[in-house]
Amino acid sequence: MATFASASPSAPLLGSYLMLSSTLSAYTLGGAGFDWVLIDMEHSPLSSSDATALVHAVSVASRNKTLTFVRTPSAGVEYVKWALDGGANGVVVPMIQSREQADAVVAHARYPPVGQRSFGPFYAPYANLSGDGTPMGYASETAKHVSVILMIESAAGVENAESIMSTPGISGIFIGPVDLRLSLGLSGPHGEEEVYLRALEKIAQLGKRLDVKVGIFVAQTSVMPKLQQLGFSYFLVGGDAMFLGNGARAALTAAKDVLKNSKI
Ligand code: 3PY
Ligand code: MG
Repeated sequence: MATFASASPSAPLLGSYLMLSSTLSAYTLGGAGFDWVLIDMEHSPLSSSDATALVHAVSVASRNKTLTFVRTPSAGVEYVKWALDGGANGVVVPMIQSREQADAVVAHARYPPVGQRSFGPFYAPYANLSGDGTPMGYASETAKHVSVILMIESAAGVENAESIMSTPGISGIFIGPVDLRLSLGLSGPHGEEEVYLRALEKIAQLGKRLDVKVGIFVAQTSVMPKLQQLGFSYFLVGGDAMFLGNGARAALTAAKDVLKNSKI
């Protein structure tokens, strides 16, 4: 199994997202060999029941080789609790802008003494094919390895990055480039503007100094080498709805090309 701790710029973890409420999509991406899958409750109307089923489907299809991270719609305790009690290997919490928000996420996600996560992981053991199958076994063993990933995707988040990234109990930072760029007065998912590059450099340097993994969504994979050089160690490269659209267009184009060249 890929571990989040193993992510490094020279061996980055590659992930894809799930937005469709389809266990077949989850089995398919779970079987495709990604290091991690992001189950996106933030920008698709997946319920916590959907997310739990998708976590289990990816875990089974990948034989626990693909890490399951649920992106919650907000930092609310209920979302963090349902995601982790469903057996996700981690949570990705959007739009963190202050140390107080970061502390609250860790409190929701980690059992005492680090945090205040409440006991009740009754679905979680079924996502771990090699655990002892009990909620207690999950809480005493598997839960220790849960990843707590905070999204920095605003000018305020960049401004407060050092205190956010110094929060005990976090595992990684994930940059939402589109929201970050919007907040900086820019558009699109990528660009070379100085204010944007300075923000990425700041987060990457803090990641190295504070030993926090730093990752980002990439709308085009050609930007990855430059980001690796900065210190980024995990990337989100696409997802189910996008793959379906790309595959559908490619199949249609290929079929039309064959017909165009057909002599009949
Ligand atoms: C963003 O670009 O804002 C994202 O959240 C990508 O996942
Ligand atoms: Mg975003």
